[in-house]
Amino acid sequence: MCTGRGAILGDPSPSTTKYLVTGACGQIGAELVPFLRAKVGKDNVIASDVKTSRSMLEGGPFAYLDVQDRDNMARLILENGVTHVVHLATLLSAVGERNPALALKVNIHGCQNVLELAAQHHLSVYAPSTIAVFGANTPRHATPDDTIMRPSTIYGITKVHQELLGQYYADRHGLDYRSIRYPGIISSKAAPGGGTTDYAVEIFHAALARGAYTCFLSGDAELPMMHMADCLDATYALMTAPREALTRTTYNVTALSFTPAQLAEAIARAVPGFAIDYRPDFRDDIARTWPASIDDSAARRDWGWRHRLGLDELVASMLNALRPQYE
Ligand code: AKB
Repeated sequence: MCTGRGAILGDPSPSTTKYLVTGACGQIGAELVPFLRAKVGKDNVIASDVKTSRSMLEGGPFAYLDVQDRDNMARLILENGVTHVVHLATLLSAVGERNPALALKVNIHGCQNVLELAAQHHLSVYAPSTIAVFGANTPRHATPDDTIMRPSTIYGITKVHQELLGQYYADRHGLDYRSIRYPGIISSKAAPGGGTTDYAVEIFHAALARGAYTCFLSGDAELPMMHMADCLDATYALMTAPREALTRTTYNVTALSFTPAQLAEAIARAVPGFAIDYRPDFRDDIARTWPASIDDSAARRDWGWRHRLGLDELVASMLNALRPQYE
């Protein structure tokens, strides 16, 4: 691993660290921003997006930022003394297939702008990747970190580009670039933003609202998943890991794998009478090209990644958090 000249992700001392979070109002940002603010102080985390929410505006500094606009991003970085960019702005798999031209613009230009400005101004970058970087000819079970990556979605293609470019800037410019390949993330607070794994959140709302759910994946579409609490822990652990402990820029991370049928069974144990049926659409074709399970042993070894929530804990946590909305 190369040594960087920039701010050190592994040493986020509140007095010197200032984060700019792009895409802050998406599923991950809506929870990562308050989580980071609790760790490093609210004024040290500037949330940015092309939309906002009352809680985002009330929680600390917020700026309008379209990641395609490099000048505005540069201005925000320089005027605020930003040291770390957390680049979350992205179009996910399903929404990317519906609008590939926009996905290319936002995902490719956004990532190029972040990396180029980070190299120029000696910033550190955390930018998540995804299991969507894998494709139909990738080994499907215990998929390793380094393997065949020939994704069939525009989202997956843009994330392979991001992974390779992040590595290039790390090698070429000494950039401290870190990334986790997120599996499906399950959370009760913010809605997911148009992905193939969104069913695993929708199902909880439907179970509580109607006692029934029509799933857009087939019953046996097994995918790697993780509760948001584990996602936040993993993200912060990688962001703050000592740089010398890291043996790569991008890590597989997972907690568990399940199929829609297995998730429905677990929900039915807590919501008696809950019923699921299946109407697979194009997202089922996407899921078929993704791993059923991934090997995250490098993350566990290098920076001590451990997940906390298995299937039953995840189901209990989601139902407990959402129940008041439906009573
Ligand atoms: C999606 O389904 O597109 C995302 C992802 C796995 O990156 N949740």
